[in-house]
Amino acid sequence: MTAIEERFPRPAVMGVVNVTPDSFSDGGVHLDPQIAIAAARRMYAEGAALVDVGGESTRPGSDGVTVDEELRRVVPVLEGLAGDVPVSIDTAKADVARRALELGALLVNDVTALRGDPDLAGVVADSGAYLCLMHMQGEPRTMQQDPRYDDVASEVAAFLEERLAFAVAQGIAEEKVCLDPGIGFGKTAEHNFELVRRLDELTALGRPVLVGFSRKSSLRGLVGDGDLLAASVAAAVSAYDRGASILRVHDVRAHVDALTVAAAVG
Ligand code: HH2
Repeated sequence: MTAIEERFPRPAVMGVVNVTPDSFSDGGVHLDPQIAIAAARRMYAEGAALVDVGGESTRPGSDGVTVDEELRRVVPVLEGLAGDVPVSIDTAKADVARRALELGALLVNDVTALRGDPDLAGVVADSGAYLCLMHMQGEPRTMQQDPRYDDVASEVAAFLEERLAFAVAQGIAEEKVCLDPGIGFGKTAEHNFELVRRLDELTALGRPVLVGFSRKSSLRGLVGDGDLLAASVAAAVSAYDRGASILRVHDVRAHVDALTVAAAVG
């Protein structure tokens, strides 16, 4: 069995293709399957280790979509990429994950960390797919209203440790799992920065850590109408320096180049 850290050695870049009308940074851009397929191919050519395809926005305030609608959005894209581009499926739904895995997806990226759909753990276990478990406080519709922690890093670490144990108890191999602090999911800007500052407390759990800071509003809050790409790259390099393995990003080339230099220095 190939562990996730062997299949996606650090630093690995995960490109983002949201096949949604309402995602916070690229909503609507990739709704046409042919455009989404072309974007994913370009990201792979630019050095992404894999491309994360999602059909449901999880941006603050968003409502969910039905299984049928999510399948309608992602299946044509997965069909168009099958065999050519390594893909992860950004979903919390077992039916969507099952179809995506049939179409060749390698990793299930579940922002609910197996709390959303009771059947998802079994689908991942049976397929032997890789899995990302992400921390979220609350749910997308309300999570940014008043996020609170006594100690954000230790609470996120405890949550991820518990979800990892749950996944393993469901028959998912630990070597297949990576963990994600869930930047922007029920967190203030300071919570997000503290999680990156104290990323060693998450890598101490013994699994690769994925960080998705790209284009998020905490960066916008710092740079105003400045350069969100530069801000995103700085956040990714900071996370990588503190031990992150996989960086989830919208702008692949700039991140690949920056991380290549950071890795050479490191
Ligand atoms: N962030 C988003 C979506 N999925 N998955 C993981 N593992 N980590 C993240 O940080 C993460 C994620 C939100 O970003 P985006 O995909 O750009 O927007 P939306 O959820 O609106 O589609």
